Amino acid sequence: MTRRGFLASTAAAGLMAGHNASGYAGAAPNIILIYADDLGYGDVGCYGAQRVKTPNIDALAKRGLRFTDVHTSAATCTPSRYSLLTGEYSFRIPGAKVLPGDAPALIQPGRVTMASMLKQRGYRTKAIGKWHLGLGNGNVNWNTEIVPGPREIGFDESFILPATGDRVPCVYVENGRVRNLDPKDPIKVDYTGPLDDQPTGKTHPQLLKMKPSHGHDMTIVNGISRIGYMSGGKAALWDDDKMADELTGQAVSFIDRNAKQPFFLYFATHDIHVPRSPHPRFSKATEMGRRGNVIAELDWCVGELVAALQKRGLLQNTLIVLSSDNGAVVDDGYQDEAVTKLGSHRPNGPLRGGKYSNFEGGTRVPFIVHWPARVKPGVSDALIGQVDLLRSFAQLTDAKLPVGAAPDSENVLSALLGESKTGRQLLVEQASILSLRDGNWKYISPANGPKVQVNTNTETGNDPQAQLYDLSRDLGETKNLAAENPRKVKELADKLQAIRAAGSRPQP
Ligand code: NG6
Ligand code: CA
Repeated sequence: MTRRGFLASTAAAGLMAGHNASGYAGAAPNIILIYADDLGYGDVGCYGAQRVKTPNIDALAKRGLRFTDVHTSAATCTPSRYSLLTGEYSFRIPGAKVLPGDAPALIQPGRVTMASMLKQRGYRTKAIGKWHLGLGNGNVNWNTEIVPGPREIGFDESFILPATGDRVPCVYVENGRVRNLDPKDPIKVDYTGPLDDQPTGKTHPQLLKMKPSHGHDMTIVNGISRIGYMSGGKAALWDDDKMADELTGQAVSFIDRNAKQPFFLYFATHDIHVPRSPHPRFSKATEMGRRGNVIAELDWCVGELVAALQKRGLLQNTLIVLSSDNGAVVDDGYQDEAVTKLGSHRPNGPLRGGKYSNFEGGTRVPFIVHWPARVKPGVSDALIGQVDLLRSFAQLTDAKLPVGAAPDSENVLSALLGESKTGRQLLVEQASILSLRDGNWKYISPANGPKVQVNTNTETGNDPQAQLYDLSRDLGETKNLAAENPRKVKELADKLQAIRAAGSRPQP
């Protein structure tokens, strides 16, 4: 649909005639969601980083709204992405945990998602980059058409990594087919044991150009051992250090092809996840080694997208949201000097914990809204969950969600646009256990388990006693106030229980 067509149809339906409280009555903005992987609260300049320069991300923050209290739904990838796209808390879905590369599709075809909702409103939709939400129905055959996938839940087009950069299969899947697959060299994937007699990171460490620090010792692709086993598909294997270029090229071409109609681009970067493999031109970008250099590479991607929009006169009326899927981690499984070269850089800024943690570092992430036509520059402390984007975008585009869709998503559009300072009051955060934010109060449920995750050296926030923090005075969660505030603890535990008990409604 053309932009004019979008307006005509919505006007005809009487939906966009004139301003309402927060719906947008101008031309439908394009929406680009730049979803970085493992980018922490302190990893970019506009959130305090100094040892890596992120001029393009900082420019978005300077011209847009920078948020200080936006959260992913969980402290790892799959559950966060599940919530982002469906508007449902991932803790309601037991299967929404870090998935292997051969997992079946987690979001069932026909489900209302951010993509299907925008598609229905006339947007052309595309998913580019990390998927990690499962593909197929189980026993996926990588050598034929792979369905269901992104196209069955609202993306017109897709160009994805099936799972993560560190999980097999290490191939791109474009619109349901492995790109560049030679039928004479079929792909096999197995997460239970080695295939054929192929060397692995465990048996042939001498073949590795980057060694694992924990896990990641299975099939070797491009000198890097991964999680899981695969064979075949030689011609289809991706080039790790050209991945950012490839994904960015795909995004720019999508923008080019859709300059004349509203589009929604879910740009899910591989950066800055492991294996950190920046293009060689970033090899000296920072003094922090690969982990710093992939942040510089991510920033370059952002600059390319902005330049592409600018070139076509689309920057003014494109709503760009930049965020991350969970907090930062330093050693996530490869010996890549991230720990030794970290120096004074604080990946999670002032927050305690990081990826995998119940503390704020697990889910509180950078979040920038850039839309020059509508959003004034500034900083917002509104409490928002990424789970809220679906209902907020529905409000923005005057989409009607069927009853039961996006059950945990709140319309916080006016906060996202900077028209209100208030987001939501209550927000569930998920890591090893559930936590509840009630304004600036943070309640962490009692949890057994290690206090520090040995491999990643992350403070988990596990404690057999309930924890209560007042983030307005103690952002770093250093002083547990539970013992002196038993009534508050009970109040928050009850509220959390009520949210859990509300359960998941049937999903349209
Ligand atoms: C962990 C991996 C880690 C990363 C994570 C998922 C090991 C030892 N660790 O299991 O490297 O892949 O899963 O990250 O295998 S996420 O960002 O996709 O959630
Ligand atoms: Ca992640």
